[in-house]
Amino acid sequence: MIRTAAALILTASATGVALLPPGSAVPALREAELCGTKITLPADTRVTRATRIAADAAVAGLPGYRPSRTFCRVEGVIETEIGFELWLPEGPAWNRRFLGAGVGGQAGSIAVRDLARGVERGYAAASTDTGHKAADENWLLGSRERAVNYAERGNHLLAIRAKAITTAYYGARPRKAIFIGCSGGGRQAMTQLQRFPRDYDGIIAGAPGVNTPAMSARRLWEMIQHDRHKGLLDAAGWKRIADAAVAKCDPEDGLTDGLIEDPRQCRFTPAEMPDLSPAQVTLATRLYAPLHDENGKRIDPGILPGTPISPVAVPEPFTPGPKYLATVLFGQGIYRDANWEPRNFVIARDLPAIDKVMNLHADDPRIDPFVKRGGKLILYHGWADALVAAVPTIDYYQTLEQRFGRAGVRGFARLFLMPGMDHCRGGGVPDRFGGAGGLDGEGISRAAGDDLLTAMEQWLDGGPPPAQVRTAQFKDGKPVRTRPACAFPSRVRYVGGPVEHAESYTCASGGRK
Ligand SMILES: [Ca+2]
Repeated sequence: MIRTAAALILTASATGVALLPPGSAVPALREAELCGTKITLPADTRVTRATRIAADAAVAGLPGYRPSRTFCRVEGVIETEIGFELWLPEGPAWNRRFLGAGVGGQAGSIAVRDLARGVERGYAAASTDTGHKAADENWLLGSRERAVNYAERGNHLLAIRAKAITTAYYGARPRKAIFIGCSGGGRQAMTQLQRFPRDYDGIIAGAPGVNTPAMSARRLWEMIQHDRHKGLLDAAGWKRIADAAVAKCDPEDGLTDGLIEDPRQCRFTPAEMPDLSPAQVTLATRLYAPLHDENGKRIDPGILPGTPISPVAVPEPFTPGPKYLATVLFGQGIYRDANWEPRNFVIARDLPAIDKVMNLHADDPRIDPFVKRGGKLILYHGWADALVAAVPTIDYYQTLEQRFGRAGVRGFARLFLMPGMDHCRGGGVPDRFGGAGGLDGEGISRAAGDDLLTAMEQWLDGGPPPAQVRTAQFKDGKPVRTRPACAFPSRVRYVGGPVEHAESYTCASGGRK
C-alpha cells in the first residue's frame, strides 16, 4: 500500500496530465508547501491550508488543547469533496507511525481530539469527513458517491493519500499504521480491516455497530415507539427500570459493586417491578426485547438488562446533526426524500433496501488477508451501551473464533467489555483506558496496561498482546475507581481488597461463553 502511494506520487510527477484523454478536465500537477516543506501531491488531492502550529499555541476547533510540540496542520480535499486533515509533527518528533482516526455518527467532521492525541505521541495523524459536512442535514441527497464514500471509500482514500503525503513530507514511509475509532468510527475501523486489509496494521474499534443497518432500524423503531407512547415512561422511569435490573443482578456475579459483570446472564423483566403499570410493563418489555420485523424475522438481540433506555429520540453521538442518522439513511438513502416521515418506516421493506444504497455491514469474519500480514485487532464495548448494543460485537468475535479457532484468534484479536459503560465512554463507571475520542494522557497513564493505543503499539512491535487493560473512572480530574477489563472470554475475579481498586481483581479464564 505504501509502495502504491509512493507510485501515485511518481505517476503524478512523471506523467502529469499527459495520459488524460483529450478534452477532459485537466488537473494541474499539484505541488504544495506544507509549513516550509515542498511536496508533490497525489493527483486527485488538494491542500487548502497548511498551518504551522507552535508548541503551546491555541488550536482552532479544540479549545483547551495546547500541543506539547510543533506540528503542521494540513487541511485538504481528496477528489471533489472528501475533506481531510493531516497533522504532522515537526521532523524529529515523528514516531514513524501513521494514525487514522474515525468519526462517529454521520461523520461529516474531523476527529480532532484523536489527531491531537496522535500528535502528542509523534504520529502523523489523519481523519476524514468522508465526503460531506455535518452541517448539511441533507448530505445523503447529494451525489450517489456520498453513500459509498461514507460507507467505506472515504477512509480508504484517506489511508492511501494521507500516507503518500506523510511519506513525501518526511522523506520516509510510516513503518506502522493504526486506525482508532468508536461508534461509527468503530464501524469505519472494522470496515478498513475487512475490506482494505493493507491500509492499517493495527485496528482499535470501540462500540463498532458491526450491523449498522439493523442498529439503525432499531433506532428508528424506538423513536416511533417513544413517539407513540409519549409520557408513558419518562427518563427517570427508564432509569428506575435499569437500576432495578442492576440491583437484582449485581450480586449474582459474586461481588456487590454496582456492576453486572455479564448482563447476558442477568434474568430480569420489567414485570418484576410492582410499581409499574401494565402499560408501562408492556412498553418496557417490548423495547428491551429483540426486534422483529413485520414478518416476525428477528433483527437484533435486544437491549441488555441494566442499560437505561432514553425516552426521547436518542441524540447522535459526536455529530450533533439536526437529523438522526437512521432518518437520513432510510429517508434520504432509500427514498431520496428530505422530508421523509419516519412513521412510514417498514422494517421488512426498508432494512433490505438500505443495503442496495451502501454496505454498512462490518461483520465479515473473512479477514484472512489482514491476519496473514500480521494485522492486530483490539475491540472494546461498554456493556450498558444503549445506542450500539455490545452483543453483536461479542457475536462477531465468536464468528472469528469459529473461523480461526479460539487460540488462532488470540494471535491477532482482543475484545474488552466494560461493565456499566455507556456508548464509547460514560455511565458513571471506569471508562478511561486510552480508547478513541480522548485526549492523550487522560487516563491513569500512557503505559500499555492503562492505554489501548500503547498496548497496540507494543503488540505491533513484537511485544505481548494485552491480556487486560486497567480502566479508570475520573471525578473532578482525579481517578476515583479503577478496575481491570479482561480479554474476552476471561473474566474479572475479585480477590480481596477495596472494590474500587484494580489491584483487588485478577483475570480468570473460563466460565464465559
Ligand atoms: Ca457485581
